[in-house]
Amino acid sequence: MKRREVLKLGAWSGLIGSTVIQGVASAQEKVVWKASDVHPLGYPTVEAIVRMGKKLEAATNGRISIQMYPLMQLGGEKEMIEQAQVGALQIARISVGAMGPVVDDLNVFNLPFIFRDEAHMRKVIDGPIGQDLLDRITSSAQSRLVVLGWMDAGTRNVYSNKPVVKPADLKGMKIRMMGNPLFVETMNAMGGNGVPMGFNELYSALQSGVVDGAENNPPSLLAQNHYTVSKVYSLTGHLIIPEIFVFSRRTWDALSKDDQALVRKLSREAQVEQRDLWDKYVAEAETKLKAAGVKFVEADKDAFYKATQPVRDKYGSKYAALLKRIEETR
Ligand code: BDP
Repeated sequence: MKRREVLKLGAWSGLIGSTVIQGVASAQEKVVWKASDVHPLGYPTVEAIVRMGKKLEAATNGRISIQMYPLMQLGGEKEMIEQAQVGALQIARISVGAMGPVVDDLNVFNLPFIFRDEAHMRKVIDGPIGQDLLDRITSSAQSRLVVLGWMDAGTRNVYSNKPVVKPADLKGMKIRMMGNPLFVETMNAMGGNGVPMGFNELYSALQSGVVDGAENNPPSLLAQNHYTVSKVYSLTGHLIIPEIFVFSRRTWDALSKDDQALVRKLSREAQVEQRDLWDKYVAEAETKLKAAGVKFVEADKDAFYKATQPVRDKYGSKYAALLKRIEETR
């Protein structure tokens, strides 16, 4: 954002000396923090931050509030990360899939079949490994982000208009993946052709046949309306990727210690609340998808696990110690 544009945003900018730092209040000036998510209002990740905003407003007597920009209004996750890094956005909720290219260690969670199941993933993020990874993002000079916490995103399965039970079923199919080479290679190893593409382009790509399918959790399939163009959901379970919500380091460093502590406290609450909202929404999404005619198909997970071994071998070797700790987490 250009400096002239920054100055126009006076309502939520604070003047500290002669420098404008967005999102920071001078004295009792009111500030409105911007938060963003690719999902619509009501989606668990969005709802958790909206609730956090209400609590923040109450705790500061209206001095700080949060304005949510849902449904990719501020762009995709790559753009959200960039905006948070320069302080044009305060809170961004992003998939670890999109953070891999920013902080390499996170790619451990982006490997196929790295968690036995969602319970295993939760154990890992709730424990010392999860905390360690969050600390690494916050302390990385390159990330320019302060991590507030984890969020759940369930299990990703392939969807298209035909059942995908075994690797051979993906032959010749173009499947959209998140923009990280690791995911493209995962899909190629699974038997298909991985196509990296922004989430914002996906609906029309599915509709027009630019891609034959994609992969995601049931809530995304429902909330993004992809189920209206992809009717078969094959339970490949190849990825269980958690998400994080981050705060702009630029805004953070100019906050008072008390405000930082308050945001930390409310973030811990948001993380717990999101998990609860998530479990309820997954059940609701599955019911709604089935009612809308989406067919859920069991897939041969073992076959996909074996097919993706080269990806774990290639990318996993440099994280060998961490992978061992993940595996040993019970
Ligand atoms: C969804 C995540 C979202 C990602 C999206 C994707 O919640 O953060 O952007 O997948 O596939 O599950 O791009």
